Amino acid sequence: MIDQSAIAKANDAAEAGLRRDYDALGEHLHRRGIDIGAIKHKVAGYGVAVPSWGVGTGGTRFARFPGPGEPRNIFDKLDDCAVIHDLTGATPSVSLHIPWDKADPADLKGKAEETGLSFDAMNSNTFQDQADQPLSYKFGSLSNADAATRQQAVEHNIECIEIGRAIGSKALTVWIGDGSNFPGQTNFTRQFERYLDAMKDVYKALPEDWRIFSEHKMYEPAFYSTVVQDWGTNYMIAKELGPKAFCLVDLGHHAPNVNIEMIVARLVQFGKLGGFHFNDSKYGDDDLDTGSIDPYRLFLVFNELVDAEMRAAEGFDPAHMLDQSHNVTDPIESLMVSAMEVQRAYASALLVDRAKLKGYQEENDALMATGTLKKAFRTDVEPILAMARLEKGAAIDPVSAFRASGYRAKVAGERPAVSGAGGGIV
Ligand code: LRH
Ligand code: MN
Ligand code: MN
Repeated sequence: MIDQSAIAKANDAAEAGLRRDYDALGEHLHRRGIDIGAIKHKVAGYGVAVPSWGVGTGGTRFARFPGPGEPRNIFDKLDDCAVIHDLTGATPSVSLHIPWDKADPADLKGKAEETGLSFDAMNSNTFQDQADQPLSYKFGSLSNADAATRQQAVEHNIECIEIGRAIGSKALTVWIGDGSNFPGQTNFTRQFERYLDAMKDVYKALPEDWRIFSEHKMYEPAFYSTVVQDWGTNYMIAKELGPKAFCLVDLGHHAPNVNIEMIVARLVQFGKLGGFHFNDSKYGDDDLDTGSIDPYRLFLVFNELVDAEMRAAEGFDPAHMLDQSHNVTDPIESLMVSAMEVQRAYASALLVDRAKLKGYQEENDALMATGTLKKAFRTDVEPILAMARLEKGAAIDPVSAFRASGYRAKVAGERPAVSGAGGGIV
């Protein structure tokens, strides 16, 4: 999608400086007993999936301000995803959302082959009504009081599995908006029972080598109670369903200041961490760019993941996906920067001196223990990430290379302009 010679030209200009920075960092890390080549190797092997819905401009419930060259359909979206991977070398897969991305599976597969991408978890959507849908989800989907509506939601999830199966996906993520807006509107227990029964029917349709991820979220669109509201309920769901069921942690789906890294540790410890939706937030499910608000929290999540990786925790294999909404930036640029932020958190967490940390923890030396984490977090790992990109033929500086490529202007010429006028609810 991006002219390789343009990437090579931009890289030529930056390579000598990068090599000096990389060597200096390598020498510094060597003094700390760390082999920079080993870290680079791990970073180069790391990938995070792009959400298909992230490459179009998002919006709020008030308005949407589309940019030039908005993707018209899933095939345009896959082109944009390919650009992100060409330039960062960090996003080899895409997570689809059905029915938003519904298309002939053979065509989806063909496009993936053409662009060199693969498909991560499928996402079902029973939080909206579709034009051709007989029964409404206004009062819930998998937990609806009406059996026929629950059945319709189950069948939709099974259809997502079927599409996913045809295109090489291996997981289904289920997030529902079900809940209530008023005390007394629903019976918490009966509603959750209905949800579990419906999810058991979806679970039964999972192929042998598939996993199902349930995604919790504290509130929104239901504002009084939500059926799958937190990691505790989520853990119960995964336990009830069986060994192919896991919990998905979207970083934006918790109350402010909740200790997400500890939730991650708990789910790892009990073998139920299924995956992530990475993003950042200040107040609620803001879907801001990963690492843009609190990069230390992202690092602390990765500190738990690396800890689990190092001790080869049983059944530990979380899916890594972004889930963001871009309102004021070019979505391709935001997704590239976000993928690199996730990679950065991983690289930084790999620098933690775990033997020393363990010693400080056992001696109850809180100051030195926390300083051990800070030391890793404060080390600028950018040369490692950039060198991994250079060696893959990706861009040392993906955003500049993207801007220089003229891709956005090119697709703006091919894709009709979209108006945001009249959108929203105000
Ligand atoms: C819900 C959510 C979930 C959806 C996506 C569009 O807030 O995080 O993952 O599928 O947003
Ligand atoms: Mn999500
Ligand atoms: Mn969300």
